Amino acid sequence: MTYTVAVVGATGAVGQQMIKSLEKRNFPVGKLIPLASSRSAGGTVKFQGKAVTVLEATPDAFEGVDIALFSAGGGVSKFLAPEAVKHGAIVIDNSSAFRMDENVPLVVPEVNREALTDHQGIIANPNCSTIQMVVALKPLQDQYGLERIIVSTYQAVSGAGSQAIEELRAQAAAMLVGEEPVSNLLPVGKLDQHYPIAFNAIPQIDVGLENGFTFEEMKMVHETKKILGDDSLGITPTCVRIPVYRGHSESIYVELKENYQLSEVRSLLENFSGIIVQDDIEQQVYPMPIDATDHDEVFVGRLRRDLAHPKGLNMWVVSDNLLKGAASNAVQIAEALIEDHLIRR
Ligand code: A2P
Ligand code: 11C
Repeated sequence: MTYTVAVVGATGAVGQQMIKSLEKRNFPVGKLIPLASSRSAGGTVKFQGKAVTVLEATPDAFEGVDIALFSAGGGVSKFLAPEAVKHGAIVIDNSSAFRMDENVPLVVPEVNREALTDHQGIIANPNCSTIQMVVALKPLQDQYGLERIIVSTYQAVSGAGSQAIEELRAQAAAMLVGEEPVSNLLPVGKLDQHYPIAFNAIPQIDVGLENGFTFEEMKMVHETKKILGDDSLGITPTCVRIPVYRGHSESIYVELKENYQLSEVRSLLENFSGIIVQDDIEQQVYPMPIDATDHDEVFVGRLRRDLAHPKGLNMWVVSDNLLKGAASNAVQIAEALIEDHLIRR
């Protein structure tokens, strides 16, 4: 059996990877419908060696679509996802528009696949920085319980879309020949103040909130609690943009509820689906974004006991934000829906 799959935002940084993930993972696509704004309509994207014409994303474009993968921003999702559902499609939405809606499952298949059972047409794909953290935490939650997390992120520019990738490239090229970098986008396009990301680190991702945290940081708090099903979990995030194209890195300090052996933690992580452990500081083995790029897994290393807290554990977690953090997690959700007979035509 094959499915008609629409990708909304097909020309964007994540949309392009969604199309590649469908292809790489041999998803049973009968027909691909790439959708974007009117600006890109009429252009083409490559799928299975063929050029497929991009159409404008309108409500009628979802006629006959079984599965719609959305990654064109929250505004587009809010307007078009309900339209897609009305036309009979199941939506897997990569924006933050519906993530905290109690009728919308927020899913990382290795972690909370069972939440798909109750879907009502829209399924939310979590934020990239949340996904890789919950994958690394899940085997520890199952074995020991989680008390509290302190996480600092080192996030790639591709999280902010294709224009941010270009901004880093142009700024780096300018600065290497002694020119002033031009900054129009980061940290947040719609705010007045912009800073160069080349040769810099910016401790702001998304808008600042009244509590002093940023929206990106609060997404990590709320989404992690929802996915792990634990409202009492303490989470303190600091999200930082760094001049890397692809691959988010996270330094995670976690206090467990029970005592643990480091060797057992390593083995739990090694045996968890979707995790690759790279952990040998003496041999200089640890995860890095440059190696994680183009891979679907979450890479974990620098495992070490905390020096002060007996139940404290430190780890370094890296994953490709465009793949496990977005596109491949969305395609995995679609695979799980098929396997669990949850596609209702
Ligand atoms: P377009 O290329 O036509 O602007 P990125 O996150 O890399 O910036 O990509 C954003 C994606 O969302 C692009 O594919 C972009 O299409 C798409 N997009 C932006 N605005 C709309 C819209 N109003 N309707 C449909 N797609 C949109
Ligand atoms: C970033 N995490 O790296 C953001 C991008 O809610 O899906 C993803 C935003 C989201 O900039």
